[in-house]
Amino acid sequence: MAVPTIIRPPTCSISLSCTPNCCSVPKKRNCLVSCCTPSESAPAPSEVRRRSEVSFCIGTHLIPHPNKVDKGGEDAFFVSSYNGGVIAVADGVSGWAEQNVDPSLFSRELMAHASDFVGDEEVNYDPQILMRKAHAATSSRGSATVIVAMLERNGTLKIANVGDCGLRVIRKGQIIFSTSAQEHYFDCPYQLSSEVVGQTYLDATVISVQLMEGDIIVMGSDGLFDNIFNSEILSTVSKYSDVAETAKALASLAHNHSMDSSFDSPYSSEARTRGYDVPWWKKIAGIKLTGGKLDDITVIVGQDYTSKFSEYKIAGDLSMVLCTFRIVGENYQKPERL
Ligand SMILES: [Mn+2]
Repeated sequence: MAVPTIIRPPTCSISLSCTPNCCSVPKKRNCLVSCCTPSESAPAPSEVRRRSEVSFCIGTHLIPHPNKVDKGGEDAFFVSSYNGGVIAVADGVSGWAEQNVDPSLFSRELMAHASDFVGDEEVNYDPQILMRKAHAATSSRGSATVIVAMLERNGTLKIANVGDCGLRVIRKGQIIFSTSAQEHYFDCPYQLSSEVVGQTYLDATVISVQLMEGDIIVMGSDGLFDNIFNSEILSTVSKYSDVAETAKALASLAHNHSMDSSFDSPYSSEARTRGYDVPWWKKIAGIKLTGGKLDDITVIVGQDYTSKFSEYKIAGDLSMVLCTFRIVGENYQKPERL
Protein backbone atom coordinates (compact mmCIF):
# COMPACT_ATOMS: atom_id res chain seq x y z
CA MET A 1 0.00 0.00 0.00
CA ALA A 2 1.20 3.51 -0.53
CA VAL A 3 -1.10 6.09 0.93
CA PRO A 4 -1.48 7.07 4.58
CA THR A 5 -4.76 8.77 5.34
CA ILE A 6 -2.85 11.67 6.83
CA ILE A 7 -1.53 12.92 3.52
CA ARG A 8 -4.59 12.34 1.41
CA PRO A 9 -8.05 12.62 2.90
CA PRO A 10 -7.57 10.60 4.36
CA THR A 11 1.43 -28.14 22.43
CA CYS A 12 -1.16 -27.71 24.90
CA SER A 13 -0.80 -28.13 28.62
CA ILE A 14 -3.90 -30.20 29.36
CA SER A 15 -4.47 -33.79 28.37
CA LEU A 16 -8.12 -34.60 28.11
CA SER A 17 -8.97 -38.14 29.13
CA CYS A 18 -11.59 -38.73 26.51
CA THR A 19 -12.10 -39.36 22.90
CA PRO A 20 -14.39 -37.09 20.94
CA ASN A 21 -16.99 -39.83 20.55
CA CYS A 22 -17.62 -40.27 24.24
CA CYS A 23 -18.53 -36.61 24.52
CA SER A 24 -20.61 -36.21 21.44
CA VAL A 25 -23.74 -35.24 23.39
CA PRO A 26 -24.16 -32.76 24.87
CA LYS A 27 -21.61 -30.42 23.37
CA LYS A 28 -20.54 -28.57 26.41
CA ARG A 29 -17.00 -27.93 27.37
CA ASN A 30 -17.32 -29.12 30.96
CA CYS A 31 -18.64 -32.39 29.62
CA LEU A 32 -15.15 -33.12 28.48
CA VAL A 33 -14.07 -33.72 32.04
CA SER A 34 -17.26 -34.80 33.72
CA CYS A 35 -18.38 -37.50 31.35
CA CYS A 36 -15.01 -38.80 30.44
CA THR A 37 -13.31 -39.83 33.62
CA PRO A 38 -10.63 -42.41 33.02
CA SER A 39 -11.94 -45.97 32.94
CA GLU A 40 -10.61 -49.39 32.12
CA SER A 41 -11.79 -48.93 28.59
CA ALA A 42 -10.06 -45.57 28.24
CA PRO A 43 -7.13 -45.53 25.85
CA ALA A 44 -3.56 -45.47 27.12
CA PRO A 45 -2.20 -41.98 27.93
CA SER A 46 -0.11 -41.75 24.79
CA GLU A 47 -3.13 -42.53 22.66
CA VAL A 48 -5.25 -40.10 24.61
CA ARG A 49 -2.92 -37.23 24.00
CA ARG A 50 -2.79 -37.94 20.33
CA ARG A 51 -6.52 -38.22 20.00
CA SER A 52 -7.70 -35.29 22.06
CA GLU A 53 -5.36 -32.51 21.06
CA VAL A 54 -5.07 -30.66 17.82
CA SER A 55 -2.02 -28.53 17.21
CA PHE A 56 -1.96 -26.06 14.39
CA CYS A 57 1.74 -25.77 13.69
CA ILE A 58 2.71 -22.22 12.77
CA GLY A 59 5.41 -21.32 10.25
CA THR A 60 6.36 -17.81 9.17
CA HIS A 61 8.29 -16.09 6.43
CA LEU A 62 8.97 -12.45 5.60
CA ILE A 63 10.59 -11.09 2.45
CA PRO A 64 11.10 -7.32 2.50
CA HIS A 65 10.56 -4.98 -0.43
CA PRO A 66 13.75 -5.10 -2.55
CA ASN A 67 14.50 -1.46 -1.75
CA LYS A 68 13.95 -1.93 1.99
CA VAL A 69 16.02 -5.04 2.64
CA ASP A 70 18.63 -3.23 4.75
CA LYS A 71 16.12 -2.18 7.36
CA GLY A 72 14.05 -5.34 7.08
CA GLY A 73 10.99 -3.83 5.45
CA GLU A 74 8.00 -2.19 7.08
CA ASP A 75 5.83 -5.22 7.88
CA ALA A 76 5.87 -6.61 11.40
CA PHE A 77 4.33 -9.71 12.91
CA PHE A 78 4.20 -11.81 16.03
CA VAL A 79 3.19 -15.31 16.95
CA SER A 80 2.32 -16.33 20.51
CA SER A 81 1.43 -19.64 22.09
CA TYR A 82 -0.61 -17.93 24.81
CA ASN A 83 -3.85 -19.81 25.46
CA GLY A 84 -4.73 -21.44 22.13
CA GLY A 85 -2.31 -19.11 20.34
CA VAL A 86 -2.20 -15.74 18.61
CA ILE A 87 -0.95 -14.68 15.18
CA ALA A 88 -0.82 -11.07 13.98
CA VAL A 89 0.54 -9.00 11.10
CA ALA A 90 0.91 -5.22 10.79
CA ASP A 91 1.93 -3.44 7.59
CA GLY A 92 3.43 0.03 8.01
CA VAL A 93 1.96 2.49 5.52
CA SER A 94 4.81 3.41 3.19
CA GLY A 95 3.58 6.91 2.30
CA TRP A 96 4.90 8.17 5.63
CA ALA A 97 8.40 8.10 4.19
CA GLU A 98 7.42 11.20 2.19
CA GLN A 99 7.16 13.00 5.51
CA ASN A 100 10.51 11.70 6.71
CA VAL A 101 8.82 9.20 9.01
CA ASP A 102 10.15 5.64 9.00
CA PRO A 103 7.00 3.58 8.26
CA SER A 104 8.42 0.52 10.04
CA LEU A 105 8.44 2.17 13.47
CA PHE A 106 4.67 2.27 13.92
CA SER A 107 4.01 -1.29 12.73
CA ARG A 108 6.80 -2.75 14.85
CA GLU A 109 5.82 -0.87 17.98
CA LEU A 110 2.19 -1.84 17.45
CA MET A 111 3.10 -5.52 17.22
CA ALA A 112 5.46 -5.30 20.20
CA HIS A 113 2.68 -3.87 22.35
CA ALA A 114 0.18 -6.39 21.04
CA SER A 115 2.57 -9.17 21.98
CA ASP A 116 2.96 -7.71 25.47
CA PHE A 117 -0.80 -7.37 26.01
CA VAL A 118 -1.79 -10.86 24.85
CA GLY A 119 -2.27 -12.15 28.39
CA ASP A 120 -3.73 -8.92 29.76
CA GLU A 121 -6.85 -9.40 31.86
CA GLU A 122 -8.64 -6.52 30.17
CA VAL A 123 -7.96 -8.00 26.74
CA ASN A 124 -9.72 -11.16 27.87
CA TYR A 125 -8.63 -12.96 24.74
CA ASP A 126 -10.51 -10.61 22.43
CA PRO A 127 -8.53 -9.61 19.31
CA GLN A 128 -10.36 -6.30 18.97
CA ILE A 129 -9.50 -5.26 22.54
CA LEU A 130 -5.93 -6.35 21.98
CA MET A 131 -5.90 -4.07 18.96
CA ARG A 132 -7.30 -1.19 21.02
CA LYS A 133 -4.73 -1.52 23.78
CA ALA A 134 -1.78 -1.96 21.43
CA HIS A 135 -2.86 1.05 19.38
CA ALA A 136 -3.31 3.21 22.48
CA ALA A 137 0.16 2.26 23.71
CA THR A 138 1.91 3.00 20.41
CA SER A 139 3.64 6.38 20.44
CA SER A 140 5.50 6.26 17.11
CA ARG A 141 4.26 8.46 14.31
CA GLY A 142 2.83 6.56 11.38
CA SER A 143 0.06 4.13 10.58
CA ALA A 144 -0.44 0.49 9.74
CA THR A 145 -2.97 -2.01 8.56
CA VAL A 146 -3.31 -4.84 11.06
CA ILE A 147 -4.86 -8.27 11.44
CA VAL A 148 -5.01 -10.31 14.66
CA ALA A 149 -6.28 -13.90 14.96
CA MET A 150 -6.67 -15.71 18.27
CA LEU A 151 -7.32 -19.44 18.55
CA GLU A 152 -9.54 -20.52 21.40
CA ARG A 153 -8.94 -23.96 22.77
CA ASN A 154 -12.29 -25.11 21.43
CA GLY A 155 -11.12 -24.48 17.85
CA THR A 156 -12.75 -21.09 17.32
CA LEU A 157 -10.49 -18.68 15.48
CA LYS A 158 -11.39 -15.09 16.37
CA ILE A 159 -10.21 -12.49 13.87
CA ALA A 160 -10.06 -8.69 13.96
CA ASN A 161 -8.93 -6.94 10.79
CA VAL A 162 -8.32 -3.29 9.89
CA GLY A 163 -7.27 -2.69 6.29
CA ASP A 164 -5.92 -5.04 3.67
CA CYS A 165 -3.88 -7.67 5.45
CA GLY A 166 -5.69 -10.96 5.01
CA LEU A 167 -6.44 -14.47 6.18
CA ARG A 168 -7.67 -17.56 4.37
CA VAL A 169 -8.87 -20.84 5.84
CA ILE A 170 -8.39 -23.84 3.55
CA ARG A 171 -10.42 -27.00 4.06
CA LYS A 172 -10.21 -30.09 1.87
CA GLY A 173 -8.42 -28.17 -0.86
CA GLN A 174 -10.89 -25.28 -0.95
CA ILE A 175 -10.82 -21.80 0.53
CA ILE A 176 -13.79 -21.82 2.88
CA PHE A 177 -13.13 -18.46 4.53
CA SER A 178 -11.51 -15.26 3.35
CA THR A 179 -11.24 -11.83 4.92
CA SER A 180 -12.28 -8.81 2.87
CA ALA A 181 -10.07 -5.75 2.53
CA GLN A 182 -11.30 -2.41 3.89
CA GLU A 183 -10.24 0.69 2.00
CA HIS A 184 -11.02 4.38 1.53
CA TYR A 185 -10.13 4.15 -2.15
CA PHE A 186 -7.78 2.10 -4.31
CA ASP A 187 -4.41 1.67 -2.58
CA CYS A 188 -5.54 3.57 0.52
CA PRO A 189 -6.62 0.98 3.09
CA TYR A 190 -8.16 1.48 6.49
CA GLN A 191 -5.35 1.87 8.97
CA LEU A 192 -4.63 2.38 12.63
CA SER A 193 -2.79 5.68 12.82
CA SER A 194 -1.00 8.06 15.13
CA GLU A 195 -3.29 10.73 13.66
CA VAL A 196 -6.93 11.28 14.51
CA VAL A 197 -7.97 10.83 10.88
CA GLY A 198 -7.08 7.17 11.04
CA GLN A 199 -9.27 4.24 11.99
CA THR A 200 -9.64 2.62 15.39
CA TYR A 201 -10.33 -0.86 16.73
CA LEU A 202 -14.02 0.00 16.33
CA ASP A 203 -13.54 -0.02 12.56
CA ALA A 204 -12.18 -3.56 12.59
CA THR A 205 -14.03 -6.34 10.85
CA VAL A 206 -14.55 -8.92 13.59
CA ILE A 207 -15.42 -12.49 12.71
CA SER A 208 -15.06 -16.00 14.14
CA VAL A 209 -14.38 -19.18 12.20
CA GLN A 210 -14.79 -22.66 13.66
CA LEU A 211 -11.75 -24.62 12.58
CA MET A 212 -11.91 -28.29 11.71
CA GLU A 213 -9.47 -31.12 11.59
CA GLY A 214 -7.07 -30.79 8.69
CA ASP A 215 -7.64 -27.07 8.14
CA ILE A 216 -4.87 -24.80 6.92
CA ILE A 217 -4.63 -21.10 7.79
CA VAL A 218 -2.79 -18.63 5.56
CA MET A 219 -2.38 -15.11 6.94
CA GLY A 220 -0.38 -12.35 5.31
CA SER A 221 0.19 -8.74 4.47
CA ASP A 222 -1.17 -7.32 1.23
CA GLY A 223 2.20 -8.05 -0.36
CA LEU A 224 1.11 -11.69 -0.39
CA PHE A 225 -2.46 -11.32 -1.58
CA ASP A 226 -1.70 -8.61 -4.17
CA ASN A 227 0.80 -10.88 -5.88
CA ILE A 228 -0.63 -14.40 -5.83
CA PHE A 229 -4.09 -15.66 -6.57
CA ASN A 230 -6.10 -17.92 -4.29
CA SER A 231 -5.64 -20.73 -6.80
CA GLU A 232 -1.87 -20.40 -6.41
CA ILE A 233 -2.19 -20.43 -2.63
CA LEU A 234 -4.12 -23.69 -2.88
CA SER A 235 -1.68 -25.33 -5.26
CA THR A 236 1.31 -24.21 -3.19
CA VAL A 237 0.04 -25.43 0.18
CA SER A 238 -0.77 -28.80 -1.38
CA LYS A 239 2.89 -29.31 -2.29
CA TYR A 240 4.40 -28.94 1.19
CA SER A 241 3.88 -30.61 4.54
CA ASP A 242 6.17 -28.43 6.64
CA VAL A 243 4.58 -25.13 7.61
CA ALA A 244 7.82 -23.14 7.50
CA GLU A 245 8.47 -24.47 3.99
CA THR A 246 4.92 -23.63 2.97
CA ALA A 247 5.25 -20.07 4.27
CA LYS A 248 8.56 -19.64 2.48
CA ALA A 249 7.19 -21.06 -0.78
CA LEU A 250 4.17 -18.73 -0.69
CA ALA A 251 6.35 -15.71 0.09
CA SER A 252 8.86 -16.62 -2.62
CA LEU A 253 6.14 -17.08 -5.24
CA ALA A 254 4.60 -13.72 -4.31
CA HIS A 255 8.04 -12.10 -4.37
CA ASN A 256 8.81 -13.49 -7.83
CA HIS A 257 5.48 -12.28 -9.16
CA SER A 258 6.01 -8.87 -7.56
CA MET A 259 9.08 -8.33 -9.71
CA ASP A 260 7.52 -9.64 -12.93
CA SER A 261 6.24 -6.75 -15.00
CA SER A 262 4.40 -9.10 -17.36
CA PHE A 263 2.54 -11.04 -14.65
CA ASP A 264 -1.14 -10.25 -14.55
CA SER A 265 -1.32 -10.08 -10.77
CA PRO A 266 -4.34 -9.65 -8.53
CA TYR A 267 -3.08 -6.12 -7.99
CA SER A 268 -2.87 -5.15 -11.66
CA SER A 269 -6.17 -6.83 -12.37
CA GLU A 270 -7.80 -4.85 -9.57
CA ALA A 271 -6.15 -1.64 -10.80
CA ARG A 272 -7.68 -2.13 -14.27
CA THR A 273 -11.06 -2.76 -12.69
CA ARG A 274 -10.72 0.58 -10.92
CA GLY A 275 -9.93 2.40 -14.13
CA TYR A 276 -6.15 2.44 -14.01
CA ASP A 277 -4.61 1.18 -17.22
CA VAL A 278 -2.09 1.90 -19.96
CA PRO A 279 -2.82 4.85 -22.32
CA TRP A 280 -5.42 4.26 -25.03
CA TRP A 281 -2.91 3.98 -27.85
CA LYS A 282 -1.30 1.04 -26.07
CA LYS A 283 -4.68 -0.53 -25.46
CA ILE A 284 -5.33 -0.44 -29.20
CA ALA A 285 -2.13 -2.42 -29.62
CA GLY A 286 -3.51 -5.02 -27.24
CA ILE A 287 -1.35 -3.95 -24.32
CA LYS A 288 -2.84 -3.85 -20.85
CA LEU A 289 -1.62 -2.87 -17.42
CA THR A 290 0.19 -5.83 -15.89
CA GLY A 291 2.80 -6.52 -13.25
CA GLY A 292 3.09 -7.50 -9.66
CA LYS A 293 3.30 -5.04 -6.81
CA LEU A 294 6.65 -4.56 -5.12
CA ASP A 295 6.03 -4.73 -1.40
CA ASP A 296 7.06 -6.35 1.86
CA ILE A 297 5.64 -9.87 1.94
CA THR A 298 4.73 -11.50 5.26
CA VAL A 299 3.27 -15.00 5.41
CA ILE A 300 2.08 -16.97 8.44
CA VAL A 301 0.86 -20.53 7.82
CA GLY A 302 -0.96 -22.68 10.35
CA GLN A 303 -1.61 -26.32 9.58
CA ASP A 304 -3.25 -29.05 11.62
CA TYR A 305 -0.85 -31.96 11.55
CA THR A 306 -3.00 -34.17 13.74
CA SER A 307 -5.03 -35.56 10.90
CA LYS A 308 -1.94 -36.42 8.91
CA PHE A 309 -0.27 -38.47 11.57
CA SER A 310 -3.06 -39.79 13.74
CA GLU A 311 -4.82 -43.01 12.89
CA TYR A 312 -7.79 -41.79 14.80
CA LYS A 313 -9.96 -39.38 12.90
CA ILE A 314 -11.90 -36.75 14.73
CA ALA A 315 -15.20 -36.37 13.02
CA GLY A 316 -16.54 -32.89 12.42
CA ASP A 317 -15.59 -29.78 14.29
CA LEU A 318 -12.92 -29.40 16.89
CA SER A 319 -15.03 -28.00 19.67
CA MET A 320 -14.61 -31.16 21.70
CA VAL A 321 -10.85 -31.29 21.52
CA LEU A 322 -8.13 -29.02 22.71
CA CYS A 323 -6.79 -26.75 19.97
CA THR A 324 -3.52 -24.87 20.12
CA PHE A 325 -1.00 -23.17 17.89
CA ARG A 326 2.44 -24.72 18.06
CA ILE A 327 5.15 -22.40 16.81
CA VAL A 328 7.72 -24.00 14.59
CA GLY A 329 8.88 -20.89 12.76
CA GLU A 330 10.02 -17.50 13.93
CA ASN A 331 7.82 -15.71 16.41
CA TYR A 332 8.81 -12.25 15.31
CA GLN A 333 9.92 -10.56 12.13
CA LYS A 334 13.25 -11.76 10.93
CA PRO A 335 13.66 -10.59 7.35
CA GLU A 336 15.46 -12.69 4.87
CA ARG A 337 18.29 -10.87 3.15
CA LEU A 338 18.15 -11.49 -0.52
MN1 LIG B 1 2.09 -3.98 2.10
